[in-house]
Amino acid sequence: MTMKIHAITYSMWAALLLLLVCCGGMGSRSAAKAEPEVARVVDVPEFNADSAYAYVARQVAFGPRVPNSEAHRACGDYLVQQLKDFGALVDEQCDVVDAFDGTPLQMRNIIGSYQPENRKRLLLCAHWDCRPWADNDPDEKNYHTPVDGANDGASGVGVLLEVARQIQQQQPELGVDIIFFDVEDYGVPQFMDDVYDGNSWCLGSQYWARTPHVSDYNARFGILLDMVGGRDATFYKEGFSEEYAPAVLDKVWNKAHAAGYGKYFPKRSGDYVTDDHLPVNRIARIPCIDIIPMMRDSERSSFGDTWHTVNDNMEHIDRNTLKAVGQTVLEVIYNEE
Ligand code: AHN
Ligand code: ZN
Repeated sequence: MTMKIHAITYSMWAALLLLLVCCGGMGSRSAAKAEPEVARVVDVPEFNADSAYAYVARQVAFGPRVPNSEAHRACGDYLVQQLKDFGALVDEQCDVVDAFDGTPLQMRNIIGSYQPENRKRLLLCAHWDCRPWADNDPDEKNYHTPVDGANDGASGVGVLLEVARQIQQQQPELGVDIIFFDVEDYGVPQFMDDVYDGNSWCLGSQYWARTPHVSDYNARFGILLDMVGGRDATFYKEGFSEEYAPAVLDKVWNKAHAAGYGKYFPKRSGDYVTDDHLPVNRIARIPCIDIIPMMRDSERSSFGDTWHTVNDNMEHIDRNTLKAVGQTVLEVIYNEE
């Protein structure tokens, strides 16, 4: 009995559906002339913050990834392998660069590319090296201790590894290049502030911007992630990003607000920061923004209390911040066409 009722109901629904489809088809055809095209509906993947957190912890477990150290070499191998496992075409730029004090540093920029043949591209980047000195530590005895770089280094890379994992599962419209820049954080230490500072930071990105991994490289825009794992981080609009890539900033901040992460992304101007996005903007001439925290009431540094201290460790990494930044990046890249 119930079977019969179901059968009747189903056929009735089918008939009704057929009617609706036909009418809808006619209706939309006549309406198409008058109304603007409907926005493309995109399926944006869910960023997994636990996964990103695990990639941060994995890097930190190698020890401080200071250039010329064993931890640096081993972590570099891990990053290359991870990008390959996530289906990227991996390129490396290995060379020796000179630090401000003449120390030769084994530099290794690591690039993972998706859809390398696609001419429409996006650039996502973060530095993966660690600072050799905790020169902003409250205790002077720690000045010569290298930092764990859980936030300063590993967080941006961890978020981008999770983005890579998502891209492998579902390709966006554009090709994507993920670049892990090396030797960002070997800038003149505060205890040597008599030394000329100028270009002592960002040596890996300077190298890449002068000699990209493919000739005539171009991308529609770039997003740099730096220190994106701190608790209650606030990402104000960084000064050089506003100067070189204001439209990119607006796009990213709007997506963050639409996705519910507005409290992390105040629509207000922040400081100017010398970071890896500068060579990308000035030398490679690709508009690139920097997502970097500015903490109004932090006492030790505007980048947060743990910046360049021995406390930049896993204890101070917050999955919620990784999620806010990672989901925002996914919203941006999957909405490009
Ligand atoms: C300066 O302090 C000049 N720039 C900050 C860039 C940086 C250091 N990002 C991470 N560590
Ligand atoms: Zn640093």
